[in-house]
Order: sequence, then C-alpha cells, then structure tokens
Amino acid sequence: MSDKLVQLLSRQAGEYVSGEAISRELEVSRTAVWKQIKKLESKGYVFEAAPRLGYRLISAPDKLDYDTLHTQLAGGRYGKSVYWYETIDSTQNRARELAEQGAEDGTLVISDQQVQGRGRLGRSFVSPPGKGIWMSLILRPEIPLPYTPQLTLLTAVALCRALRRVTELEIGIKWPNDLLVEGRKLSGILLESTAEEDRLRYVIAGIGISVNLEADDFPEAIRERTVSLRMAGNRVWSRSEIVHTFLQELEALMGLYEVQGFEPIRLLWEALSVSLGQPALLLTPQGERRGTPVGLSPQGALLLQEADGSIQPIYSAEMA
Ligand code: BT5
Repeated sequence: MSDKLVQLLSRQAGEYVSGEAISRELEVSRTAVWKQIKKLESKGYVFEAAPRLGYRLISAPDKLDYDTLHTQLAGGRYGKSVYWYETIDSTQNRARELAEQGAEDGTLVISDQQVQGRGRLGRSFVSPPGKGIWMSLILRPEIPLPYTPQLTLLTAVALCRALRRVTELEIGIKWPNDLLVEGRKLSGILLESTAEEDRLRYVIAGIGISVNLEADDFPEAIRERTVSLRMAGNRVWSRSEIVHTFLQELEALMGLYEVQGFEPIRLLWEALSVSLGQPALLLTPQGERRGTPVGLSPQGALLLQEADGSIQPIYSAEMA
C-alpha cells in the first residue's frame, strides 16, 4: 500500500491530494492513510500536510540500490561487479571474503547500512541506513608492497576531487585518511591489505561518506567533530551520483599512477591537503612528535618539520 500511496502523490507532483481522495482510491480508512504517511516519513519521505487540503509529497529519499548502481557503473574499471546489501556487518568483511574467493580487481561491495562499520584501531564508523555511502572496493594493483600506503593517499585525492566536483563544497584532506569540511570530518578511508611473501595480494579500500546524515544521526560523543554533505550544503545529495563520480576519478588517477608513478598524485594531494603548514601533534608507534607538516616525500611519507628545523618522514601515525 505504501508504494501505491507514493505513486498517487508522485502523479500529482507538488499538489495536495486530500486524505479523503486517497482513502477512496486506495480503499482504506483515513487513519490507515495517516499511518502509512508516518511510516513513509520514517523511511525518509517528506510530506506536507495541510488541514482540509490533504497531503503533498515534497521529496522522496535518495535511492542507492543495485539496479541504479549496476546501470550507472557498467563499462567502468571499478564497479564492474557490484555486490549490494541492504544491511551488513561491515563491507570490509564481505569484500575480504570475496577477494579470498578470487573476486576480480574493481569489485565493489556496498551496503545501505552497516551494523559494525569500523575505522582504524578498532574504532567504530557510524553507518545508518538510507543516508550514507558505505563501500569497499577490491583492488589488485601490481605495485611493490612498501608502496601500499600511497594507495590511501590516491584514494583520498580521488574522493576529495569527486566530492568537490559534485557538491562544490570546500572539502580538504587531513593526513592521512580523513576528508574534512568546515574543519569537521565528513568521510574516512580504511585500507586493509593482504600480502604473501613480500607480494601484495589485494587491497580492500573501505570508504565511508556521510552524505545525507543529520546531526542527530551522529552519536553525541562525536557530534562536534563530524558533519555530512547535507549539513554543509543544506540539501540532500544523490548517493549514486557520488559513487559514480568517485569511481571515475579513481579510474583516472589510477591510470595516471600506473603510467607516471606517485609524483602527480603527491602534487594533487598536497594541493588538497588542509594539514600542511599547521602545527600538529602526531602520535606515532614510537611516541609523540610535534612539528609542522610541510609536504609528502616522493614515497608518500608525511614530512614533519620539527622545532630544530630538521625534516623527518612520518610513515604512520595519528594526527591529534
Ligand atoms: C576511518 O577510521 O575514518 C575509516 C572509516 C572507514 C569506513 C568505511 S565504511 C565502508 C567500510 N566498511 C567498514 O566497516 N569500514 C569502511 P578512523 O580514522 O579510525 O576514524 C574513526 C572516527 O571517525 C570515529 O572515531 C569518529 O570520530 C569518526 N566517525 C565515525 N563515524 C563517522 C561518520 N559516519 N562520518 C564521519 N566521521 C565519523
């Protein structure tokens, strides 16, 4: 019945349809109509209800389903095979299973909701239904194992360029794997790789983007440091358009990387970074380091200028 109700109100796009007319057409009581409206609202539909006039459909939720993705992504290097889920523990786990079963380079695993979305170091990643992009991409690049961290930087550049292209918001990269807007976190990247005898077997690039979340969707403990594209841009964005644009950017940058190496990616990363030139505290496995990040090394390490003026490469750390 909710499908019929949406169809009926979509047919009269933007116009009010009285509760009486709806109940007549769908052959149900007016209370049943009201209940369906509430149910649809909980799924992201927005209606306007006016006394005497009835109901008007203002907007439908953004759809991110298999058919839309499959059609949109056909023909690209990434997303040729799509595994779509309505809900899942974590797309990283599913992608790993598929990679172990031999899934090809470019296989995309995406879910409307994750119940155990994860970040780095056992942190959790909030992934509510209907509002975000929670996806993992299987990559099988032929690169030496020590270059693997370059892929995190490359993915961040592709994602940043894609989100800027779609939304025109001032989005920047915080080293090593966060995208920020207005100084708050919008998106995170988690690269998990599997190697065998010094050879990279595959990489699972996990990407979480808070597209249409509202402030209430973030737990209070992280509300002040997180944001969504919807909150920053004041409108709902199409998730499938973002996925599509990101995969196109990734394909272009990976092509560049394969031919010209890391140098062009390094320059693009530096231009989009919000971490350079800002004094920072880094928590490295060897302890705390203070300094000012001044760029990336040719291999992709963060170059930190310390108080004595020396420049040290940092390969892995948390930026406080
Ligand atoms: C990351 O970790 O930022 C990597 C996140 C990767 C998530 C994707 S979603 C698809 C795939 N499947 C998964 O299970 N994971 C990947 P980290 O740097 O550790 O940052 C985690 C921190 O980000 C949390 O402690 C929060 O402060 C913040 N955070 C959590 N949920 C968020 C959200 N939805 N949007 C923005 N920030 C969030």
